Amino acid sequence: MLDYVLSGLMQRYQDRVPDVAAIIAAMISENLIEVPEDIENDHIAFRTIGVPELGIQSLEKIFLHYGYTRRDAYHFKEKKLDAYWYAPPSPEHPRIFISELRVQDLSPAAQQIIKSYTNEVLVDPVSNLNLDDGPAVDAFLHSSLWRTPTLQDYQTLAAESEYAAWVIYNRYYLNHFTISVQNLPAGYNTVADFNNFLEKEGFILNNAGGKIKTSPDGLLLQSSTVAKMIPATFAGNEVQKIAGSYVEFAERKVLPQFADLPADKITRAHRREGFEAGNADRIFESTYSSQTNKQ
Ligand code: OOG
Ligand code: NI
Repeated sequence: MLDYVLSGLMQRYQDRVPDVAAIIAAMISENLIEVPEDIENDHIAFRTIGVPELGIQSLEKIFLHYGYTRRDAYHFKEKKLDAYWYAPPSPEHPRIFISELRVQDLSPAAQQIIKSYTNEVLVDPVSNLNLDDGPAVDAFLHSSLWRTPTLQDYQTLAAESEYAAWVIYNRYYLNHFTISVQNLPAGYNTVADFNNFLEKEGFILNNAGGKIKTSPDGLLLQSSTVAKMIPATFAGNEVQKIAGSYVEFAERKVLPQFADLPADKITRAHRREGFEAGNADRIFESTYSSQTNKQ
């Protein structure tokens, strides 16, 4: 069931985000991988709106049902977001990062716009879903939870919270998947080296706070592409390009207590786990106009 749902998410994501197929093709022609399935997916991420019937508490039920465990919480005061990460039931599955907009922290005008959409959801939609029915869960994750937004509402929200605007239009479409670099061939197995490869291939990287986001312990390094602008159809058939999704890259270094293990003995359990608020804070900006304007 989990594999069915994950592959449905990846399929729609790949269809909407041209960088995904382009990066995979570049990795194959550089002989870093033979087939797309060779890519180790460090994590996937979703965005949600924090209102009573939706938000993290609703979406997480799907993945808790499939054996994920909720782990650390993160708070982003300035961006008005909260998040958790979820550990997978087995190491071949990606971690999950789910964030949520703190609607109550927005201006009354923005709250009113958001609630005019989310008030259409009267009961937690996940509580009505048969989570053992893969096609039903796949359809739910890619269906509209509320009416198509107007361009004006989108723009008003974006002026206050680019995250709010993104999620009111894009809903539960995958926000990114994350290519693990530490097990790639030498010369490509650090975020620094992989970034050089990506830039040589013409991909544009998020440079908010620098292209490499590093945790204070120095063991989790991340980078990401800038989301491409994709045409979105708003209410009344108004079409406007907005930020879609992006691709992330992660390098998890071996924990100091395992530094002496031979390379062929090192598994996921020996590497830095979890996420880092300081890194995440700047990765969110991969869909913000300050970054998307660079292309
Ligand atoms: C998520 C940003 C944070 C990470 O790995 O820390 C993140 C988002 O843009 O919704 O992905
Ligand atoms: Ni991420």
